[in-house]
This record gives sequence, C-alpha cells and structure tokens, in this order.
Amino acid sequence: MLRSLFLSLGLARLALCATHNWDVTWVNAAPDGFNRPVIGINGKWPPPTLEATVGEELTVVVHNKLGNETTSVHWHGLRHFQKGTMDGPAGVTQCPIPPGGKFTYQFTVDEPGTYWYHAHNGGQYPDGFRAPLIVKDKAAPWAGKVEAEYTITLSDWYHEQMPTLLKNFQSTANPIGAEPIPDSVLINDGKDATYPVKAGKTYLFRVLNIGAFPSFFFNVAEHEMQIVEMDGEYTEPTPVKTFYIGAGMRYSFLLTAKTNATKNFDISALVDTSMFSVPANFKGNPVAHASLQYGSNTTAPVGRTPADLLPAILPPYDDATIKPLSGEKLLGPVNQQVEINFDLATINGLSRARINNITYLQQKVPTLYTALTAPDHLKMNPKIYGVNSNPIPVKYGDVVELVINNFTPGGHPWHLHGHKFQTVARSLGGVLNNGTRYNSATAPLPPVPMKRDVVGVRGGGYTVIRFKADNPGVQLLHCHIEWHVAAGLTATIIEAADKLDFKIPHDHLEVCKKQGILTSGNAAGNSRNFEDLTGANIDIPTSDMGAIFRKRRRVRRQIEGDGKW
Ligand SMILES: *[C@@H]1O[C@H](CO)[C@@H](O)[C@H](O)[C@H]1NC(C)=O
Ligand SMILES: *[C@@H]1O[C@H](CO)[C@@H](O)[C@H](O)[C@H]1NC(C)=O
Ligand SMILES: *[C@@H]1O[C@H](CO)[C@@H](O)[C@H](O)[C@H]1NC(C)=O
Ligand SMILES: *[C@@H]1O[C@H](CO)[C@@H](O)[C@H](O)[C@H]1NC(C)=O
Ligand SMILES: *[C@@H]1O[C@H](CO)[C@@H](O)[C@H](O)[C@H]1NC(C)=O
Ligand SMILES: [Cu+2]
Repeated sequence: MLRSLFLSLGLARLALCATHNWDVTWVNAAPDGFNRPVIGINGKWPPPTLEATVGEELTVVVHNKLGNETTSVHWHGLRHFQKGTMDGPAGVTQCPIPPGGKFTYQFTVDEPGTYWYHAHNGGQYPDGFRAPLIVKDKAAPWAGKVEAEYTITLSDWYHEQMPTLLKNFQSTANPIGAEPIPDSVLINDGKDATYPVKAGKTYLFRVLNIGAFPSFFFNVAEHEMQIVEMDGEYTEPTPVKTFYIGAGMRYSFLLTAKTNATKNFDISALVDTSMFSVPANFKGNPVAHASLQYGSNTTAPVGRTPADLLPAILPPYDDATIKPLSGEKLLGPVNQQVEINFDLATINGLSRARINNITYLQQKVPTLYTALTAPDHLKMNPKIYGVNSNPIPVKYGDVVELVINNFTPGGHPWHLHGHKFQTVARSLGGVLNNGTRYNSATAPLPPVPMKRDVVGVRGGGYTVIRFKADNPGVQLLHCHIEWHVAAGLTATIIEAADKLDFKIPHDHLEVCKKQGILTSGNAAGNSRNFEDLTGANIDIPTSDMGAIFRKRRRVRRQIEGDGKW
C-alpha cells in the first residue's frame, strides 16, 4: 500500500535519477605546486567524482562558461546501449558546446563499475576536465565484505596548457612527432594522499589512469592486491604484486590490512618514462606517492624510488591472464575481420598517425548525424562518412574481429567506445612478432578471454579484439594517448547504422545551429547527393609554431625514417 503510494507520487522514480548542473569554468589550481588555470566544475577543481547506482538515470546539464573554448563530455566506458546520442565526442556524436552554450546529457547507467568522464573535444581534458564516475552495485562480488571503498586517480600533469602543447606538437618544427613531456605525475590531483585502514579489515581500491599520455606501474609496499574489476568488468579475483595501467584504464582491487602492522606503507605509481621521446627530459619525480595509514599513526612512510620498485615490477604481469567473473566465452564464429594497420608518416611536414594509410580528420557534419540523415540504402556505405574519418561499417549482430597491427615501436592503449571487448590475442612485440602476423586459423585462442574497454598494443606487435555489434551507433576506436588522437590515430566504427532507432534531442541540434555546423548530409555536408564528397575534409591542418620548438629539437630513436612513438 505504502509502496504503491510512493510509486504514484513518483518518489520511487525520484530515488533513481539524479540531475547535476555543471557550470564549466576556468579556475586556478596548483596540484604539484605550480599555479595555473585549469578547467573546473561549479568553481571547483578537481571536478567532482560522479556516483550513481546501476540502473539509475543520470542527467548532467553542462553550461559552458569557459568563455574562450568549446567543450563536450564523454562518459568513458559507458556503452549508452542502443542510445548513442550521449556519448560525447565532438564532431562525431555531437557538435562542440560553444561558450555560452547549454547541453543536456541524459542516460541510464546499465552496467556497474569504475568509469570516468572527460572532455572529448580538441585534446582538452588534460587541462583538468576529467574525473571518476563510479557506478555502484549492491550485488557487487565484494558487497558486505569491505570496510570502505577508495578511489585513486593517476595522471601526468603539464604546466603549459593543451592548445599550446598541441600546436607545438603538431608543428613542422616537430616533424618526428616528439610528444610533450609532462612536468609531473599526480595521485588524486595532488600530493600525499592518505588511505586509513584498520588492522585485519578489507578495502576496495579503484585506480584510474585519467592522464593524457603515460602508463604507470602501481604497487603497495608489502601488500598483495587482489584484482576484482578491470574497466567496469568484474574479474575472477587475481592476486598481483603490481599492475601496469595505461591511459584510460581502470583496475579495482581488494587489499586486506595487516593485523600486526607497526608502521605505514608506501603506495607508489611509477610513471613509465620509457614512453617519453627522451626519458631524461622528464624532470619531475617519476614516482607519485600516497600512504596506507594504519590506526592513529599519521607519519608518512618513506617513499620508494624507481630502483626500490624494480623488483616488484619485473617480470611485467600480463593483464590478458585476468578472466571476467562472468566466464563469458570466446565470441565466434567471426563474421567480419578488419585489419587496423597503424603507423606514422610525415604529411605536410607534420608527424601524423595513419590507420591503413589514412590519418583521421573530423568531418563537416558529426558522423552520427550523417548516419541518421542518410538514405537507408547508403547508411552502411563507408564513402558517405568521408575517407578521412576512417569509417568501418559493421553489421548488426555480427561478431567483429579487429586485428590491430602496430607499425610503431612504442606501445599504445586502444579504446573502443560503446563496448567492452574481448582480447583474444596479443603478441609480445618486435616488428609484428618478427614477421609473424596474427592468423585466426592457427592462433591459440583463450576459451574465456579477458574483457575491458582499453587494451595495450605492444610496440611493433598486434592485439586482436572481438565484440558483438549489438549497439547501433557511431563508435570511435582510438589510441587513448591524447597526443596521438591529435595526430589522427582514430577510426570510426559505423555500427549497424541501418538499425539506428533514436532521435537527436532538440538542444543538441541547437548548439550546432548556434555555430553554423550542419546537422544533416554526408561528411561534406551534402544532403542532396550523399555520394558526392566534394568538400569533405581531406587536408591536414598545417599549424606551425615555428622557432620556439625548433630550438628544442630532439634526437630520437628512428624507425624506417619515421619517429619513435
Ligand atoms: C582561456 O582563458 C583562460 C583563463 O583566462 C586562459 O588561461 C586560457 O589560456 C584561454 N584559452 C585560450 C585557448 O585562449
Ligand atoms: C606480522 O605477522 C606476520 C604473519 O604472522 C609475520 O610474518 C610478521 O613478521 C609480523 N610482523 C610484525 C611487525 O610483527
Ligand atoms: C608510524 O609510521 C611511520 C611510517 O611508517 C613509522 O616509521 C613509525 O615507526 C610509526 N610509529 C609508530 C609509533 O608506530
Ligand atoms: C599504403 O601506401 C603504400 C604506398 O604509399 C602502399 O605500398 C601500401 O600498399 C598502402 N597500404 C594500404 C593498406 O593501402
Ligand atoms: C626478433 O628477432 C630478433 C633478431 O633475430 C631478436 O633479437 C628478437 O629477440 C626477436 N624478437 C621477438 C619478439 O621475437
Ligand atoms: Cu598512441
């Protein structure tokens, strides 16, 4: 009786939805001691950690009050199942939100776990617009077993702002594409975070790499971590000494506090400086520290050095050995296999990334809007999306296998929007395992593959992933290193565009109109003849900051005449 009364008053529903109003503005912050403008929310930085419960509807109304930059928000890891209008990448599923503009994101979070949100517009998020998004679950495998839950963010940090860093990076003065090197690395956007624990109790830690570029080795002194979640996917409990976490990835682990500790313990995130073009040019402390604090003793433990950490790091453990708790079996048979061959090339004097010889360029109409407005018989024709969006159509219900071949010597964390995917094969690296290509006919495939939404592809190696195309929409596939996104390391999965069953909300179209951006037509904005791509974006922008960067030209390991990466 009481229940039906609540229902009729709409209270039951109220409990399951939350509205957040965000004023996005510049604020000042000094997370590593250096004061600089950063992008905050409602006057605060770091931006708030969003918390939701699985099944809840979230509404976030974004008011862009930056004054001088456009923005957009991506909900990293949320799949927006069969509702792809809220995913966030500007130029892909929406127009950028102009200064003064308002934009409503509204979606139901249907999967529990550790996610994050970040700006997805012109390389903006490393200026501070990123934070965790935690989807709680009363039925989580650790429910009732943990004393408390903690969230730990890791990131690189820069004193210069992204627009300047990006201009210098994509400049003819930097033809080998040396990435900007961070000034420091942070835990929880600051220094000396402490995590109080009580003897004998178990805690859940959620660790997120919300950075722009490097990976980290994460270790807690003299404590074992039991991994229970990766990228929102519950895993079989897996004990590890250290894990390696690339940009965009998340790991949750259980840690049981000692019963007889007489001191506090160092928590370390060691940045992988080998990813930097010249490791010695990183001038910060390569280890970000926090402390595991026992009882009332508030004295910080002695922070460990990279040399101290080395024994715990080697040999590097392989995340592919961690299985999803669901036991989900290898998807198959494969209906469509796509090769993603990526490399570097100097185009118009700029260091660009290419996928199958094409560098990604945003098109004149957001790709989702092209899909929604194209005639039915052309929706799955890649041509209409523009050759430089690297469009890959996949059919509804198909098991798709992506073979990602890395023709650069560096490792890259690849992210797919709209799905958690299975990783079915990964080579050790070296120029495609010394000439051995992935062969689906002979490769030994795991019966239960690991599942996540960002996966490492080793330098000169391959990683093979599978997913079921059950989420019609436009899903980006890209390296999560923000510099590489700027250099064009992105493809666009045109997922069952012939089965799209949603409409664009009015305020989404409004922000386009305000800026004169077309909301219908092919990649070139032609809505009369979708097969005429005249005017589509095919030219690499030539930005050249010139002299400043030229002075700091770096000598780097070269491969086949290209840069390192
Ligand atoms: C926008 O304004 C902020 C705050 O004054 C400033 O720090 C930032 O550099 C500006 N951005 C651009 C692209 O001019
Ligand atoms: C705490 O107990 C463990 C396990 O019994 C033992 O190995 C360790 O030496 C003890 N440590 C201290 C500081 O007493
Ligand atoms: C408190 O913790 C510090 C750091 O681990 C340790 O050096 C010190 O011995 C501890 N003090 C006490 C009274 O347990
Ligand atoms: C890429 O271009 C090169 C020549 O520039 C050509 O040899 C190669 O076959 C092309 N590869 C693909 C996948 O189109
Ligand atoms: C590839 O071959 C080279 C030369 O034979 C060898 O030094 C290297 O270890 C090999 N790499 C892999 C990943 O097998
Ligand atoms: Cu990359």
